[in-house]
Amino acid sequence: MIVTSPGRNFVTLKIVTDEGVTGVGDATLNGRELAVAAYLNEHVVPLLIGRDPHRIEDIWQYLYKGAYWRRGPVTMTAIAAVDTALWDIKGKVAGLPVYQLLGGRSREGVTVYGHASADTVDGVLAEVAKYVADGYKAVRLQAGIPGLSGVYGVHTGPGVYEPASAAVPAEAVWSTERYLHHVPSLFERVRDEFGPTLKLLHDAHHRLTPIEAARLGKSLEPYALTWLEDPVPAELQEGFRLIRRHTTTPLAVGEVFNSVWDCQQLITEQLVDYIRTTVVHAGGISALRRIFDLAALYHVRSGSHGATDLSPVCMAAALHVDVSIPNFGLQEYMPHTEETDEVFPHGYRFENGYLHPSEAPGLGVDIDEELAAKYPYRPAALPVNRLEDGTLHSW
Ligand code: EZ4
Ligand code: CO
Repeated sequence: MIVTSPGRNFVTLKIVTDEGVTGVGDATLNGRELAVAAYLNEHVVPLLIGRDPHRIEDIWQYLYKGAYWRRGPVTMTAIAAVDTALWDIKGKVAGLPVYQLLGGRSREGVTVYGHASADTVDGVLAEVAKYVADGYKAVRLQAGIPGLSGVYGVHTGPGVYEPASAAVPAEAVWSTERYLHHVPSLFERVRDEFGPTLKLLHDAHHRLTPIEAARLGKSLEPYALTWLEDPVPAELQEGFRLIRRHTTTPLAVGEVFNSVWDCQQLITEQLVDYIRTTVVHAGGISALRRIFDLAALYHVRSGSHGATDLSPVCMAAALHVDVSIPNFGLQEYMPHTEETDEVFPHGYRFENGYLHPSEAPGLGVDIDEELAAKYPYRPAALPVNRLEDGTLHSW
């Protein structure tokens, strides 16, 4: 178990077999890192000693059913770390990159989307131009809202966007009225300037009610989004029926989900178009593949979360899944800081709008433990959000 903070906090599980083969798995849960570290140290690692590392499915079931207390982000992130590390080991023993064990390539590269954000619409336009020049085929747009400061997803200065800051959460102020009024003008400008083929996305970050989301979806229809993400908090899966009845804007959801049960109704009722669960938070490569297989039956494609709080170990694992499944949609990609990349040497690479998994046996990613030790853990929580009258709202 390695906890390190090269620019931000990461938890990494490293498994070493009795034959000396090592595997790594991401166990990072942003703002709740040490809960997963303790879960692994106290309740999982002791159970792994002496077990056959090749029995990935059996170990997964053992940790899932064996805990009695099923699901939840802490448990599922811990299971994900074990599962990911075991796939890494299996690949290394087989001498194959993990995507070959998952059935081989279904595409030449993994289409990713970048994050264009700025306080002003002009600023976002300039950002989009940079992404297009770098070859990106898809861009997520987030802009500052007149009258609000510290809006989700908007860079506050140069460098990597990072919402987790102090040990005690920062507080932002939110107004749905101001937001709904402003967002369509952003998309109108970008569509006008960049034409019809660039894929455009937007993240509402769980802030709306179904009827508000329906209105936003409708108002964005002229700009043909690839997806509107997390329009509402998704505990109430049937709430998406209402959004769906009113708009043809495609919907994406799932970055906070931790099992197939969180998305079952959304998928089987065809209430969403993209499912955004990840390797690290949804139980690992084995569990993610099951979710995507279910999704494929219902015309739902993958769109895995890939913000910087998911470590390069998660990104490496995600790319093996992305390149192999038949119903891949898009992969989120926010490059990590240089310090992070140095602590996690990896073989995946970006080229002309696509990411390519490493061809090395296993996942093709490692952790430099000596370097990791130079970056001690620093408590950092995600912000909270309040309405203008002080009411606590989803962030
Ligand atoms: O706010 O990963 O689509 N991406 C996102 C992220 C989340 C962070 C929370 O840790 O919504 O930026
Ligand atoms: Co999101």
